[in-house]
Amino acid sequence: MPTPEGAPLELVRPLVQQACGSAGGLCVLTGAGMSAESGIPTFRDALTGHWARFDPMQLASEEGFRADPARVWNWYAERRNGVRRAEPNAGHRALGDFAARHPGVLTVITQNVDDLHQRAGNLDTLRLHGDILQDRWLEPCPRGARGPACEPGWALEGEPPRCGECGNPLRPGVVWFGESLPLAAMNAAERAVDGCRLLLVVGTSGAVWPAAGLAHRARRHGAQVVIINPEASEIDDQAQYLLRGTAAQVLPALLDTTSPENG
Ligand code: BJW
Repeated sequence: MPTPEGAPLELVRPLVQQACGSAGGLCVLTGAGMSAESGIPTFRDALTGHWARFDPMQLASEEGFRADPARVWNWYAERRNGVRRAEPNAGHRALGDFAARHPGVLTVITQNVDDLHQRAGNLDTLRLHGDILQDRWLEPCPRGARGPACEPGWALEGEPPRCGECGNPLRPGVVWFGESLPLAAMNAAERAVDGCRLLLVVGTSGAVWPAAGLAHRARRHGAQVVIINPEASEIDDQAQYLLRGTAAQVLPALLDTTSPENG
């Protein structure tokens, strides 16, 4: 059972030290709360989250896109601008610095569609829900069956932009509800949690599957699971320790094993 009111950091630091001793010893699964302190809204925050104002199925499903492509395109365009303006926070930087100090130890798995982990130095981050800064065709390009497919970069301007040849609209390169996750990233994430000693779950409500199942999977395979979140999540019962703080507060304090106070 997890400690109910939040464990002290000192109980978790030795687990990080142990995980440092083996290749692939540490996995970190992140969600929207990881980027909240960079100014990117979460989905399920009651006041500021996207889903407090919008119906997820109208904006984050193929059905919603087909019903009103301009509305969905423009919503994503606004979010893309927010991502481009954002900077990695102290939590992202702590993970980037840790990976540089301990090569081969850390795997970062994210549900986030921003690029803040990559910009903080975790270039191999496994992206389960895609990349908001990429475009792809809504339908498979019909030319692709016979020869080179049309490039998304050739699309004619519009909301959404469309292929000049066949009218195929562009859509954001993210994973919507009901869509499969990228197989290679999901397989790599499962292998990583199966083999790690410690999984840190940072800033996710644990409401969305199959990503949430990675915490259960790590636990089943014998890893320690630690959740870092200022609020309760739907997967708290999977954690040995709950650290009640924000990503930018807790990760630097937990992972900066070089500072004198941490030994
Ligand atoms: C802080 C903080 C700070 C705040 N520091 N923390 C099994 C059971 C039930 C349902 C399903 C199931 N398997 C599949 C499903 C269906 C569905 C699903 O999970 N539905 C649930 C809602 C019930 N899953 C899918 O459809 C997935 N596909 C799939 O399973 O394919 C196979 C299949 C096909 C056909 C039929 C059935 C199955 C795809 C899921 C795609 C999710 N897409 C989105 C949008 C991405 C694009 C975009 O960005 O627009 O991904 S939804 C949204 O939720 C986004 C996120 O990545 C995802 C998770 O949210 P996250 O990151 O946890 O954010 P929040 O807001 O929920 O939580 C933030 C947390 O941070 C909170 O806890 C705060 O307290 C905390 N926080 N500030 C640390 N500073």
